[in-house]
Amino acid sequence: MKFETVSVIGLGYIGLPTAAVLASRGVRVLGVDVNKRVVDALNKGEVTIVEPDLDMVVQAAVLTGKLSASTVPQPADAFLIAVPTPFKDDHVPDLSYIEAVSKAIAPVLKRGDLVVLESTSPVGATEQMAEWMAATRPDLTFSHQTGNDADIHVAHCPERVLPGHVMRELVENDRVIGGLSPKATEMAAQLYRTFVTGECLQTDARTAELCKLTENSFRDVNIAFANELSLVAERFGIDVWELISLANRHPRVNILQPGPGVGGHCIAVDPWFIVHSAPDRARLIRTAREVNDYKPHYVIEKIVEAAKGIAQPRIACLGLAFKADIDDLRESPSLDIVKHLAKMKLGELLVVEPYIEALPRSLEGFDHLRLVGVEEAIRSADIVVVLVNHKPFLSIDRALLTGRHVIDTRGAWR
Ligand code: SAJ
Repeated sequence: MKFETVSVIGLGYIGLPTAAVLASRGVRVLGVDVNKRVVDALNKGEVTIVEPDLDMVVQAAVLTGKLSASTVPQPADAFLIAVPTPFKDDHVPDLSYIEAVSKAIAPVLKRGDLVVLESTSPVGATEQMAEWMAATRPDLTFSHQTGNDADIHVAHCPERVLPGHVMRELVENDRVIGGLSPKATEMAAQLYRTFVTGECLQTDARTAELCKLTENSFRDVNIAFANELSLVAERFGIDVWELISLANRHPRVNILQPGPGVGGHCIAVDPWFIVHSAPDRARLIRTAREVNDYKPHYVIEKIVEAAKGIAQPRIACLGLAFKADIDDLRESPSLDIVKHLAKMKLGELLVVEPYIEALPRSLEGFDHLRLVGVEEAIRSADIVVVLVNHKPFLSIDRALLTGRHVIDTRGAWR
């Protein structure tokens, strides 16, 4: 089967790079997004997110006519769905974006098409997506109904790229591909082989779903271990970064790094999908989430403690992004900490975030809070808090820190 036209639904952090890479391999790609601003930008060859090298690839693909965008789905040989899967209150997975897309693409499906869900999803979501499409198109059969003989082949292939390294990882990482039928798996593998140099590992949809959740839970549990160690080490006046680097010299120990909490739209979210579906069994995974979610509160307590006794303290908060050297503020513990401090009116807040030009809306309207450069912030501050280890922070002149109370949540200056 040859995929001449592929439609990528959802032009965000995963969909847009995937669309661009596919188009750069000569496939005709139609990107679809409900956000007209994103669609208009893409049609002009512009990108709406910061990701190294993405702009070049997008621009070239749009210029050659291989990549274009629309707000309305159109017929294609394959559909890759990369929409958000957040959770609702009580950590219940929210599949409403997948449901909306299923209903939106169903009318343009034709016999022989492939539909691949890339969004990180709870176990069973791919089958649920197929059911939504089938309900809209009773004239077609789908993989979950008639297996290899289906008209529409449905598979899951979770994205696994690391923000900041997306363009390389999209091509080089192995992919886990699980269809609702062996034929769907094989077809999806064939599609991914057009741009993936890593291996395309074949399984079933449910295993692929749990595999992605497992990867991110593994990381969350390991970061929780590091965060817990940071609390324990502090109790004894021990430098946790030295402790970890020494322990990591053991040939079979590899501890991750503590920080102000775990952010992003993946690691802080996906483990809950496991906990929600198997609450009585996923005890360690739940506890890890709780340990990591507690860390921002702990950082706030430390700042409040440091501010005691200083009249009108000036607090420099370095970094808002959820991790180093990206502009992504989604689910960022650093942003949460700054928001909390702003509401507490603890003192003047000098916020530094080199990767954004204006404060996010959630920090607007506080008259005791300003976005400033790193040197200005440190020079004016009584308390300096490192929330993100962005490269521009690592090289600052340490003499600037003399006489200031430093709370380095990332071990950036040790
Ligand atoms: N963090 C620490 N200590 C560490 C590593 C990370 O505190 O040692 C924090 C970061 O500061 C950040 C959060 O964890 O707040 C998550 O960052 P990350 O770099 O671990 O992961 P993400 O969310 O950028 O990307 C993850 C990746 N998953 C794994 O590494 C298993 C990526 O491969 C996935 O594609 C992505 O989630 C996703 O989209 O699911």
